[in-house]
Amino acid sequence: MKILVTGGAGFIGSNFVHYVIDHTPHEVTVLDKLTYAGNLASLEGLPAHRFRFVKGDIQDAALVDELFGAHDAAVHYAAESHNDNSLENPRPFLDTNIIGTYTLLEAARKHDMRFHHISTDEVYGDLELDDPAKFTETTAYNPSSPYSSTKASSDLLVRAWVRSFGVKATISNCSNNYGPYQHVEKFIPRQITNVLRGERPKLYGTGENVRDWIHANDHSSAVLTILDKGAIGETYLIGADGERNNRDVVELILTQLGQPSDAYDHVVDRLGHDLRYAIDSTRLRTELGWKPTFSDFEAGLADTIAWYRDNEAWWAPQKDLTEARYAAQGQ
Ligand code: NAD
Ligand code: TDX
Repeated sequence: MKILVTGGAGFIGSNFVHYVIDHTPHEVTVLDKLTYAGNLASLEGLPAHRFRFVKGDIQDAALVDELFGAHDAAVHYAAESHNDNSLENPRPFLDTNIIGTYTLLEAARKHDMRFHHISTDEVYGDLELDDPAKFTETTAYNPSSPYSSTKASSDLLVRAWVRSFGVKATISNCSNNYGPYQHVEKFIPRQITNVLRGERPKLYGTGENVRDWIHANDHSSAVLTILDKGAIGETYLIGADGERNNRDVVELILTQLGQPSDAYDHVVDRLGHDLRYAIDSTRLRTELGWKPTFSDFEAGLADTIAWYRDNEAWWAPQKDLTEARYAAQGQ
């Protein structure tokens, strides 16, 4: 199969490309605009006969049309992905996440192409800290941030194009990913690289907010499973039962790096900060037979810390600019 991967130079997309090349015979083309979040260094070492990179915008209808005509399936990761940025400047989120997805759906419709849309659990809003409930495929949409509302919009576009035009699409909504190649603006890499540089981790608010962590490789295996066996028009939630509050994660990072576990600062909280995310992935596990392989978060985190320690050349160029942006916001 020839798979087109949008956003393949970003964090999860690049992990998916490596996963596909390592675990399948498929060929992969990446379409990526190389925004501040895209990094060609994340795609180094891939075999030239099975991998191609195209620089471009998913809103470029002519380019998208040409690429869709030459592939068997598209997996759509490209997005503006960071909540904090969406609070500062929402416009690029509307352009890429909504108009970009619309542009791809029109091409999928024209070429009758298999399309998998990557989305997030944030479309469901948040859960109370003491609520035993988790998100399921039938939870009502209730997004909180400009980012998550544009992702919710894109999901609804996909559903409409399935129903109205018969587009052969599936959707997955995944919980928080961690692993190599994640931009230093995001929580786990920011704190790891702070400690590696002798700076203190920065916890928003009380640090009691809970995220449900999954290794990017497990996200990739789930997406391949859905591409292979998923029912057209359906949504699957992806998660690995990895709930942790932010304070625990910071303390783990400090401990694993040999620092006192309280050597962090509390900083100003995120506007509208979602309290808790938690995924019930029963459907994916029972209907499609998927299960995660990284069941031990502490071991996965140790691998991730080792990757950032060994790959400073990958993240150092982005670190100062990212921290300057946070400092301007008091974070
Ligand atoms: P990222 O910000 O690391 O990467 C996004 C990539 O998309 C970058 O390479 C960027 O250059 C590219 N891109 C942005 N705008 C583009 C455009 N207009 N045209 C072409 N390429 C463009 O994001 P990520 O964390 O890897 O997230 C990937 C996808 O997974 C997103 O759709 C996100 O909503 C979803 N998701 C992320 C998480 C998470 O924990 N990070 C969890 C669930 C779902
Ligand atoms: O410095 C920080 N300190 C801090 O306490 C940063 C950057 C974050 N946080 C908190 C905010 C969140 O509660 O850590 C948690 C995780 O923050 P992010 O890494 O920004 O992730 P989140 O907002 O949860 O969204 C992520 O998961 C869902 C991805 O960025 C989204 O793309 C995905 O949809």
